Amino acid sequence: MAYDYDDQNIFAMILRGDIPNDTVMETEHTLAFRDIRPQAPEHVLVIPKGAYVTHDDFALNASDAEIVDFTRVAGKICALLGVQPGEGGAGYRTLSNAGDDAIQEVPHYHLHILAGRNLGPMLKHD
Ligand code: DGP
Repeated sequence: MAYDYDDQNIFAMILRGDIPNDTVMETEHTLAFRDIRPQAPEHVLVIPKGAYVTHDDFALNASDAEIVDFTRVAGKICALLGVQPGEGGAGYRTLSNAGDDAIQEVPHYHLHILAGRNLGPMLKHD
């Protein structure tokens, strides 16, 4: 089943310039900005400018140019934040929530980049 894209979601509004954001980096296909409810000292969201809902939607349906651009921006954000382990940084976590089980709040694909403290185990178990 293909995804229906809700163009009234909050990130679509950010992309249209209807609401402000704290931009960290912008390219032809990608926007990176600070999360409004940061869960770590550094918490950046990377989003494609195209209308994709989840990681699988983006990975399967976006153009090569969009995917390369998005991936490079995510890497450049890590460099900008100075968190690359291979460059002496303390590390970071990337994650993307998709759908109900992952409690995706905003139905526009986004990659969280979290850093700046020990982030603990990947998942909390009940
Ligand atoms: P997720 O659960 O993965 O869909 O996370 C959505 C994230 O988006 C959450 O960490 C809070 C953030 N967020 C929600 N609304 C806004 C907004 O208006 N501006 C910014 N910068 N971030 C937002």
